[in-house]
Amino acid sequence: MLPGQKGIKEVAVWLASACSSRGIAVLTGAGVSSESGIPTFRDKLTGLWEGYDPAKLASPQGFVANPNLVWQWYDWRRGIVEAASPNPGHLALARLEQLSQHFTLITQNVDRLHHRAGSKNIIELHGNILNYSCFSKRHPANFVAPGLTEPPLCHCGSPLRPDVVWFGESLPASAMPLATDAVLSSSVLMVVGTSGLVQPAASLPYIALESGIKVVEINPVRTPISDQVDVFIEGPSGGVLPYVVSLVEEL
Ligand code: BV8
Repeated sequence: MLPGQKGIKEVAVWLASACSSRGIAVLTGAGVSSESGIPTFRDKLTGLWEGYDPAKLASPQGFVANPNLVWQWYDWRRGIVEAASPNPGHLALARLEQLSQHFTLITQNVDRLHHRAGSKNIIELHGNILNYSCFSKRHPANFVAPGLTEPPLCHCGSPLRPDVVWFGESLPASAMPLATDAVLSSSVLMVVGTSGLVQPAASLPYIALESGIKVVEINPVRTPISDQVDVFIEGPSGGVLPYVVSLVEEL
């Protein structure tokens, strides 16, 4: 990403104007947390998990078929998440929210790093890996010790599972309606660090484009929407976002 890269200054003008008018919506994916040391879904699973398909592990079928393996996979991820810190990209989004009268952060991530960075108005489309509930009745569970090799049981006898949305499970009922409203009431949607392959989250940029809302994508790699967005900024969010927000603050 070069400071003079085409469109960045234009993006800053759009964002500065949006801060004092209709506001900004942001959709983030795993790429935003990769500079915090959290592997993305498209990073080949390394080490212990090589050869496993995340979409299979992150599913009710996967859990029923092999609860201990799925439990250990989430416990391993939970350890990485708890050891991680928000990176400059998370912090820049929290700063941009402070500058904007209306701001909604819609995240596909389950690592709570946006919360820890200070973002306030967050919609977690896919839940939160640090919370647990039981498989059968979703009874919430309190503290769960790290390092267990199999899921502990709920008081109702059902095994615990992480409070995330698995493939094949519906999102929380309010998530997409709130996210869609947030996008449609904004004048700029930023799409940051997502391959745009998982539905229904991946529909949000198209909803924005069809409604004439400016869409800005930040990613080191082009994605299925890159040719359709108003500006594609090629680069890591940890470098691009602080630079863009610094330009907004200068305007
Ligand atoms: C649903 C929580 C209705 C869990 C996640 C068959 C049966 C059932 C459903 C389906 C089906 N076929 C299709 C579906 C729909 C399915 C789906 O979309 N499947 C895909 C694979 C085709 N969706 C669902 O199942 C959803 N529910 O539809 O309910 C329903 C109900 C029943 C039956 C039918 C329909 C639920 C989807 C939610 C799944 N849960 N997470 C967990 O975390 O374990 S999804 C999970 O994967 C993440 O949350 C995230 O959303 C997704 C990964 O996407 P990304 O975030 O984009 O990450 P990715 O690794 O792909 O890309 C990273 C990007 O970052 C890359 O572009 C890279 O270039 C970039 N990057 C890298 N470094 C940086 C960077 N960018 C910036 N800076 C950097 N430094």
